[in-house]
Amino acid sequence: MQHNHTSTIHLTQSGNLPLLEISNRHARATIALQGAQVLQYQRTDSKPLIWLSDRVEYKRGQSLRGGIPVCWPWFGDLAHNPATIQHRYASQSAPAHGLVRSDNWLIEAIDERDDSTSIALRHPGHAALSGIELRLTITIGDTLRLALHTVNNSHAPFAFSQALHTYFAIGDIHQAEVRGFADHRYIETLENWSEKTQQDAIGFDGETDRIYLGAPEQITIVDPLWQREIQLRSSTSKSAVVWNPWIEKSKRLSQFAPDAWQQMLCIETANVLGDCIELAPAQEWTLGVTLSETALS
Ligand code: TA6
Repeated sequence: MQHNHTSTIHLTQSGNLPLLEISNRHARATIALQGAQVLQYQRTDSKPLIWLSDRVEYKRGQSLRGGIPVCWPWFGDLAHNPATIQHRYASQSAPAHGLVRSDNWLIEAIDERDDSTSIALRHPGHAALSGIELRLTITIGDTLRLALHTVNNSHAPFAFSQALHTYFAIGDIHQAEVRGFADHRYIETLENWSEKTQQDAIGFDGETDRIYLGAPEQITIVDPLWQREIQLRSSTSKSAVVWNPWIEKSKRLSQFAPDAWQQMLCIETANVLGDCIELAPAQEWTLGVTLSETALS
């Protein structure tokens, strides 16, 4: 579709979903316009950073398993979101993770630079969100940057929760650990949403589904088998969700092979629960994250 000395951008289709395929000298990526969902990102010198199910179904109206689903204007089950958010949507269907991941977003801008390619996508709007603008800018270079931008152009306060629900590709969950959360409080959703404190690095030996409050600005996934560390950096995400379905939940997940849990891990960059955002009229908020990787020294 477009070409210069460093990048190509093609509009393709899989199933009945339009996809953007981006390639430049640093990396290649695939973005589904449905849900503005990054599906793949891989640096030219490395393994895939983002995990995508090998059973993914490219169907209109349903989220694809893997990549970076955009959860907005609520996270998970609406009933677990703050009352200010629940009340606004009480009279309509409330799919898991909000209203925008099965809509086709619009390409608003493409910016090709020497060291990166940026794609700005805009949500087309929704009857329940009059006056609210939502954009996602995805920047593909030797890092992957996402910026989810909400503008309140309405005449009333607008409260929302949000998450960039990133599925990471890892060599073996049994060996992996996540650093950065020592001494942080978290909600253990698998034990009646009880509150606990993280002692050291997070290791994995069973289903894990935790909401960390007061997320650090840098989170590191250590992946010994693939000899790499993955870094997540964000100054605007004050919550983080750590999720691996393990054996039993994997059997109940759509588009998910029974053993896929061994090579994926979700670390979600979020503003949820008490960290939800409330914008006064004319206010705006950007949830940004930069994903990068380094070889294990
Ligand atoms: O973020 C963790 C979580 O809420 C899990 O409980 C699981 O439901 C996951 O999201 C996937 O949700 P989805 O609706 O994409 O299948």
